[in-house]
Amino acid sequence: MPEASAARQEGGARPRSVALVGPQGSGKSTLFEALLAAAGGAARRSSADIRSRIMGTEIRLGHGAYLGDPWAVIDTPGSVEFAYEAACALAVCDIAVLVCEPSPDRALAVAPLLKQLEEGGIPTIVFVNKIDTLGEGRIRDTLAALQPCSKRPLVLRQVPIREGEQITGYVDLVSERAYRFRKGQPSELIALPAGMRDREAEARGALLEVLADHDDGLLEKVLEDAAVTPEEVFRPLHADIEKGAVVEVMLGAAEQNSGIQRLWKALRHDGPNPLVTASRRGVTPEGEPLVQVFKTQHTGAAGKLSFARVWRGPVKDGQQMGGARIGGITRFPAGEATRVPEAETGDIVALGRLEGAATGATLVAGGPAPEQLSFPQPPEPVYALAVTTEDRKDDVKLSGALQRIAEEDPSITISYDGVLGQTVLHGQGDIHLGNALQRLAANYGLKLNSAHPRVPFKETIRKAVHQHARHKRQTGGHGQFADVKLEIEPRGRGEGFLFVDRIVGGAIPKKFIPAVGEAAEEACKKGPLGFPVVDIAVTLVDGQFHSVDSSDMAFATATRIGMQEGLAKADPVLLEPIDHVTVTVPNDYTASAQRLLTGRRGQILGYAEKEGWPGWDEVEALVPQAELHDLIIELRSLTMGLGTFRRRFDHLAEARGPVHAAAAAPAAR
Ligand SMILES: Nc1nc2c(ncn2[C@@H]2O[C@H](COP(=O)(O)OP(=O)(O)O)[C@@H](O)[C@H]2O)c(=O)[nH]1
Ligand SMILES: [Mg+2]
Repeated sequence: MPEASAARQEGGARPRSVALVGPQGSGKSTLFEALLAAAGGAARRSSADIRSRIMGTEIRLGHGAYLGDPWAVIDTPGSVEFAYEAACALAVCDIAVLVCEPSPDRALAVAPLLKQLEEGGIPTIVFVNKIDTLGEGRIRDTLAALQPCSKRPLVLRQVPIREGEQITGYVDLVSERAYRFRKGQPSELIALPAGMRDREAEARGALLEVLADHDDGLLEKVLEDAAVTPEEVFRPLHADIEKGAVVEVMLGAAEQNSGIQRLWKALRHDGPNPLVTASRRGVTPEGEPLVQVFKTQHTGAAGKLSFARVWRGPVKDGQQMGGARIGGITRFPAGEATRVPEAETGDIVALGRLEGAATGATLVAGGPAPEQLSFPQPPEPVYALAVTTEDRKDDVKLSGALQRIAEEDPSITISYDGVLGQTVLHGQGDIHLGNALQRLAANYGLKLNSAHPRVPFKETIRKAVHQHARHKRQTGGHGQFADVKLEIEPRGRGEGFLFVDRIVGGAIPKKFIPAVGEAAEEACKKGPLGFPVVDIAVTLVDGQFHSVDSSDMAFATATRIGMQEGLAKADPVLLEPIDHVTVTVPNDYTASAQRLLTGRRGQILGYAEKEGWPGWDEVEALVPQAELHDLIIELRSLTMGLGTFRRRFDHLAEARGPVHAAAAAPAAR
């Protein structure tokens, strides 16, 4: 195992990391600042920080030390559109704090995250923030609303103390000590209020019962109703959190600095050692230094920054990492960037100028990584925008800039559709892509127009036709001559294009026939309705040639003429792409989701409870692609931001009526 670096004092704890996740507005950024302030200094905020805090589009990293233990704190965006940022942070942290609000009505908003943490096996503390807003509500109701979203038992660690309608403190159920909040200061120890004994005993009993499930010693005591010491609770609690077997629920008010010390102590006590996390992620302790990049940023002055977790240290500035030389290691004490010479096992730092390193990459000192550690896949896109430059001279700059944007945020993908001639950004919603466009403008000076992407309509024919075409030109000496007889017929949906040669007796010499086939296929690129023609068979049945004047080119021209005239007579029809769509919503919204889909010409196939997600449904439907552009926006506004969908192309369907106009209209600006 690599020796402990000088950064850590002999015998001192290794650096650990905590990621703050939770719905937008639950108070993650406020908690981030409160935690850092309690861990060695106020997090000073630059104006850029304030901006990113309000928008909450990117992670923020801060370092501090609590009671001598070094910690990295990662603030993450809460918006579903930026959820991949949070997922990446969760892949590298030792423990997660899920920040939520006390109102049981908000529990649904937390469900997807609780699930994600459970599936990732990530040690978790739930911090019920804004406890000052609980009023007469009961924390048990909050817990009861959250529990169905998690297979892991949620155990309440504190119960609130009330004076009238105000929550003025809490009782810690492990130590059985009572504390009174003091605004902006650590809470003060008080005597357990007399009226609280029963409630405290009941809540403590529930905690012990869960912990006793995995601890025989404790189980015996609980069954015998014997006195249990705090130490006898701490041990199984730590073990269960570390294993991810239970989720500890704490409470406080980040804005009032209430419950912050208690949360730090829980993190310090229950947060796994980084070597335990490494082993959970499949990293062995022996071997070359190894890091994993979880965020990539292109900064103007400092070049490329790769935020990385050091799974195996030490890592030194200037050292080779994954084939490039580290150009600077940055930590963020109290949120301020500071260069350091090295980072050790457990550290989360920004590494400079690792040009080839992508988000998610595992890098090893001195050579290629023997294997890549697992990393979350970006979510599938649910929203897209076609972009064009205002000034065509910027087109070259655009492709480079788009590449960087996609590198910084793998939940954005770029595609270029040659048929429709459009560059399309795919992402997680209008705010997400709007943010990308803003960054393209601010960081690359690119003025862009954006529009709904055009839908890839196709066309086909409904009638078989026989078409004769002749190309003949006499210009001075060498002329051009070709004559073809084509049968053009419809094929079944999805069967594609087929060319058949039925020439007999050398009516057309073999050498010209490929030119006919290619020209017939080429003619399908744009049919009489202006769209690519699919699912037809073209059979060359007869023809004529001239021994001097015939050529590939002449046969191609004759075929093109024949196809143009033939397709127009063959009863052409527009084909509209239809997607198979699966909408996921809390079941309160199932009916409105179905109405939304039918309102968009969707055909509902059915719905069922989402597997492993009690209280959530999946609705399946066939929906025209032309109706999907802003589906996510309406779906989210119908479902408090909770609904989502995935889609895949299903089939092409004949389209009539108003769709014709939609297909023919140029993309809206
Ligand atoms: N009442 C109350 N409001 C809070 C508390 N913590 C944060 N807030 C407020 O909640 C809002 C959202 O906070 P913020 O930290 O930006 O949330 P984030 O989106 O999760 O990062 C802000 O207006 C905060 O002032 C708290 O403990 N009590
Ligand atoms: Mg925030």
